[in-house]
Amino acid sequence: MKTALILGITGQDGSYLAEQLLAEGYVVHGLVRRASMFNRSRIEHLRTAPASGKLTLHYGDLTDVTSLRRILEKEKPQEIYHLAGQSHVGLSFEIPEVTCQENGTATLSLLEILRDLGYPVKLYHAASSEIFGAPAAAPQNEGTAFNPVNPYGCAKAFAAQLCRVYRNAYGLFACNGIAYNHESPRRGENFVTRKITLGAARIKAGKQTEVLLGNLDSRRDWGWAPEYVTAMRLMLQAKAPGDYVLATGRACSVREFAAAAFAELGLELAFEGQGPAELARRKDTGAVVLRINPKFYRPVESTTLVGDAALAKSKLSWSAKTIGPDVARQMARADFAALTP
Ligand code: NDP
Ligand code: GDR
Repeated sequence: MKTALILGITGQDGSYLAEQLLAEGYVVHGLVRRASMFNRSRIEHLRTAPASGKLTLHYGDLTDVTSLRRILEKEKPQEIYHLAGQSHVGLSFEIPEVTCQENGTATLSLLEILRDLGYPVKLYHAASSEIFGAPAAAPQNEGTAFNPVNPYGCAKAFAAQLCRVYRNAYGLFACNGIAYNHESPRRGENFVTRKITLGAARIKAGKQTEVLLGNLDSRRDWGWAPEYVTAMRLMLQAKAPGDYVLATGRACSVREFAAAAFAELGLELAFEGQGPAELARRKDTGAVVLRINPKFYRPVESTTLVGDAALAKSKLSWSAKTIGPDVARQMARADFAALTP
C-alpha cells in the first residue's frame, strides 16, 4: 500500500487527486490551512465515503517549514504532490510577495527537506504554462525557454528550475508538470471559466443579470482537471523523473468559451463592444450582455499559450480528451444543475 502526501488537497486539483489515489488504495495525507471559515468543501465527501484507501488531514502551511518537516518524518510518504500555493495569475500583480513566498521560496524549502530525508521520495511539482509567459513559438514543449511575464509565472519558473537542479544535483525524483489551464465544476469562482459558467447558470435561474469580465480576446488551452491529475500520478510511477507539458494542444478565446457555455443553457449572448446598433438589436431579442470591466484587465497579459503534450503521450500514454468548448458545456450544465432542485 502506497502512502502519498498532497499539499493543496483542499483545492480543485488536490480534491480530484485525493479521490483518484484513494480509489487506487493509497493512504493519503493532506495538508489543510487553518481558516476562519470552513475550507474543505471540495473534500468533505471523501471523509465519509467508503474508499479502498485511507485519508488523514493535518493542519499546516507551506510557509511553516518545521511542521511540514514533522509531518514528512512521521508519515513517511513515498509520493508527494505539491499543488499548494497562490494560484491566481491576475492577483499575483496585487500580492506578488506572498505569491513568490508560497509558489517560489516554499518550494525551495520543501526541496531542502526532501534532500535531508533519510528515505527515497518522489515529488510532483505543479509548474505551469505561465513559466513560458510570452514564448517565441507555439505550441510550447518541455524545451521552450522560460519567459514569465507576471509574478506568478516568475515564482513558478524559479520553483520549476530548482526542481531540475535538485534532480540533477542530488538525484531527487522530482517532476514538473507544466500544466496548461484545466477546469471543472470545482474551479475557484474568480477564474474566468467558472465566472462564466456560474454566471450563465445564475442568469438562467433568474438570480443574476449580467457577467463582468476583462480581456475577452485572450486565448487559452483549456482542459479537464480530472484528466490532468491522472497525469500527475502517472509521472510518479514512471521509471525516471522528468518534466512534462500537460495540455490539449487547442486554444480558444474567452469569447468562444462563453459562447459555448451560454448556448449550452439556451441563452443568447451579446458582447459589449459589438457596436451600439448590434448590441441594441440583440438586447431586443432578450440576449444576455456580457460586459467588460477594466478592473479585470491585467497590467501585462501572457500571449496565447498552447501546449504540445507529445512527450506525455509517448512516455506516460497520457493525452487530454476534453477541449475548451466541451469543458465550457460540462461546467455550465453542472453549475445549472447545482442551482436547481
Ligand atoms: P487552487 O487554488 O484550487 O488550490 C490551491 C491549494 O493550495 C488550496 O488547497 C489552498 O488551500 C492551498 N494553499 C494555498 N496557499 C497555501 C499555503 N500557504 N499553505 C498550504 N496550502 C496552501 O489551485 P488548483 O487546484 O487549480 O491548482 C493546483 C496547483 O497547480 C497550484 O499550484 C496552481 O498554481 C497550479 N496550476 C494550476 C493549473 C490549473 O489550471 N488549475 C494550471 C497550472 C498550474 P485553501 O483551500 O486553504 O485556499
Ligand atoms: P489563468 O486563468 O490566468 O490562465 O491562470 P484565469 O481564468 O484567471 O484567466 C484566463 C484568461 O482569462 C482572462 N480573463 C479573466 N480572468 C479572470 N480571472 N477574471 C476575469 O473576469 C477575466 N476576463 C478575462 C485573463 O486575462 C486570462 O487571459 C490559470 C490558473 O489556474 C493558474 O494557476 C495556472 O498556472 C494557469 O491557469 C495555467
